[in-house]
Amino acid sequence: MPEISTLLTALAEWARQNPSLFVLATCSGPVVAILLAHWFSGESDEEDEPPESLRADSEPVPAQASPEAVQESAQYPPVLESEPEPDAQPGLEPESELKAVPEPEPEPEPEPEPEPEPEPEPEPEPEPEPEPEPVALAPMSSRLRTTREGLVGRLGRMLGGRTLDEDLLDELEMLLFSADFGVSTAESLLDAIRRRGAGRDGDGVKALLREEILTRLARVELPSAPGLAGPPHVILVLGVNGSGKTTSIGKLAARHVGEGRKVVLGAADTFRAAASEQLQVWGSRVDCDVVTGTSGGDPSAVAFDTVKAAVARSADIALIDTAGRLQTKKPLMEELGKMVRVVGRALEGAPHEVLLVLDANTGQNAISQAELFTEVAGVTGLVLTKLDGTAKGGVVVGLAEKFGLPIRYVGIGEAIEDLRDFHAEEFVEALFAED
Ligand SMILES: Nc1nc2c(ncn2[C@@H]2O[C@H](COP(=O)(O)OP(=O)(O)OP(=O)(O)O)[C@@H](O)[C@H]2O)c(=O)[nH]1
Ligand SMILES: [Mg+2]
Repeated sequence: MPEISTLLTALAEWARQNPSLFVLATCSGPVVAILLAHWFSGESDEEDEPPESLRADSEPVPAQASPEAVQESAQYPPVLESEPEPDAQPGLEPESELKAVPEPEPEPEPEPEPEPEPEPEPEPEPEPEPEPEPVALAPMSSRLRTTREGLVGRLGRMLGGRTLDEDLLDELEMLLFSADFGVSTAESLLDAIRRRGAGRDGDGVKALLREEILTRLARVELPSAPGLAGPPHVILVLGVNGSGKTTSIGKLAARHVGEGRKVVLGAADTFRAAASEQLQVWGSRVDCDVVTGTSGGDPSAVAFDTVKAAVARSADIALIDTAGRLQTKKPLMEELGKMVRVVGRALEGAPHEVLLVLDANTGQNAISQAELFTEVAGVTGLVLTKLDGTAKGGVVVGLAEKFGLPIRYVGIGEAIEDLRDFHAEEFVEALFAED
């Protein structure tokens, strides 16, 4: 049982904390009883549940307030622990709260899924390079149209409905002259027609002429392509200015390279700077080496170097270009003789071929060229160029009749494939073709 002093102390303490209740209690009868009840209940509460300050997580404080503290505390009115909360009106959120409650953050737009990188298109398989189509060679007949018109076209109009007589033979003679068969060749052909053609009609005379021309040309056709000497097989190419030497060399090189041979070109035309460049263009076009010298230098020296280079590079073919020269210019012609000898010193047996390039348009002058070039440089074969644009194709027969020099090639156009082996039958066929 607590002592009375203790009770009074507790009462004083209670009165300090609850002054209004104390006033009320003192005015009412059962105040003491209430106080006692309260005291007892407070004591038991304290025993049941320790004050917050005594909880394990709080600062240890004296289990009981010190007298000083009580005293101090008694000086001040009891402090309301907190302002009473205003009655919350149902359904109405306090303004501050309204303010405070942040607007619900808009749901962040979901980041658009990054477009998947388009798969790189697989590189299309490179189309296999088509095999180069073999160049369709233009038919010889189409290229000899001008020559054919100059000879056979006129012949057909002349012979129509006639039989062979002296008048016709005279007219035929004129025709052969104008087509540049040359005097002696024209005479020999007329003799043959007079002998064999008595009583023949126009078509018969025409067939006879065809036969006689073929006989003469067949003599200058090589029975088969000659084998290659060397290696290297050395070919020296000569001719007057502009006859088609460099172009024919380029075309010939292209043929050999196309057949798998290694070719070296020699620019022994040191007379014109452009000549060397022209050959170099051909060299890169047909993919072969070109040996050049200095402009104005010794052409024989370039020819020598070309052969040596061809030997060193194990080339199959060496093609040597020379400056164009008039067959009547003696010193220039003699230079060719020297060149042939120098080439022979570079490689025994070389040059294996000396080709004279003749422009078919030069007509009978080609006979003189063949004669003089052969004299100085021992021409072994002819290249007849520009047969595609001349009415003077008869010179082919004249050359064959006079010199018997093999016709190695005919040039029938400016394209790379327009240098053909000469075949008498094919040539005559083209010459006499019906349009
Ligand atoms: N239509 C035609 N033109 C040709 C033929 N051959 C060569 N030519 C042309 O003739 C011209 C002269 O040819 P080039 O090869 O330069 O003659 P070149 O004999 O080397 O001339 P130079 O070196 O000056 O003596 C060029 O325009 C050639 O394209 C052919 O067969 N037919
Ligand atoms: Mg040239």
